[in-house]
Amino acid sequence: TVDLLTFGESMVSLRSTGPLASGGTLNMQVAGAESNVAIGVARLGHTASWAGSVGADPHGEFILKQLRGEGVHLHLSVHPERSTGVMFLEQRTADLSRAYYYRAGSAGAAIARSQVAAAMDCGARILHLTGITAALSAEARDAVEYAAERAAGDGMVVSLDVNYRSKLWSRDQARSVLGPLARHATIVIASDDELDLIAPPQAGSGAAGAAGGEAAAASRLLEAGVREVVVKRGAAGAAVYTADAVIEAPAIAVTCVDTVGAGDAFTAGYLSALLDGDGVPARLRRGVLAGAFAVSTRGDWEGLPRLDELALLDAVRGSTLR
Ligand code: KDG
Repeated sequence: TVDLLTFGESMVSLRSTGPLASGGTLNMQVAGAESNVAIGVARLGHTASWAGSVGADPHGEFILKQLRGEGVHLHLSVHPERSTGVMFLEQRTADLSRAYYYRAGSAGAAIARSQVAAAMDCGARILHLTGITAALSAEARDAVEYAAERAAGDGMVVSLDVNYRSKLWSRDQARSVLGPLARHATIVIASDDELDLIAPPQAGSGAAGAAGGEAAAASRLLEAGVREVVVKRGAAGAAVYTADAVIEAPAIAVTCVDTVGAGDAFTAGYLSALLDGDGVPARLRRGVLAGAFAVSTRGDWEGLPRLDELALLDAVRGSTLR
């Protein structure tokens, strides 16, 4: 049994430091929301497994080496015909990046129920799912639905991060898949602008589930059986709604150099504290702390903290520790 199991597509990310149309040097890194969370949880002292598929190419080998190097356990398939997915991350301006995917028909999109079932047979305390995986292909969506239902039936903690990606599916498509999935979730994680994709619609309001605002959407999710609704508010911090309380935490003030991966860092922090037996306020604090590490370092996951680094941001900024 591992502490956390997750699955999805990891890609090679080619990152620019300027407009792509002007060319220049690209840096090759590993991306993937689910593997970001697995790495974050592993760095914070827990065991994490990632299931996924890569191509029989150097790109796939690179991903596997990086994940293994971070101590993530792998339930892997290497697709004989399909390529590993690629994305370009263009830093268009100092504080605005754009993602371009080359992942349609990729090896990662071929992840299927049988592979996920085998990973689940090994046991896990938390199953972490994201809406990205459900958007990849019919097989991947089936694998997510299967895993959510099975884990809920087995009494596992099911964490579901909406992670809406408009380049993969429309808001209506996402809503029709994620709404039913939320029934199996213990913890729903969403940005404030994603709540309407997962909350049950307000009676008589048509499709817009978030009608009535964040608190109303959260309370409809709680009524539907979700135990914790975690709302990421970016630079404004985060909040957790439970049946008993609303707990809020401001973001930690740091110099922001790269926001990509911040949500996954938050999730890794939150879930690692849950695994440590911490209550909601401490989970939330760990989440915003991990998010602060992510935004103040470049890369999706490279800057995520290890356990013994969590207090680092308490140090006087601009100082060198020696
Ligand atoms: O959360 C960060 C992700 O956006 C990045 O790692 C790539 O998984 C990714 C995706 O599908 O956008």
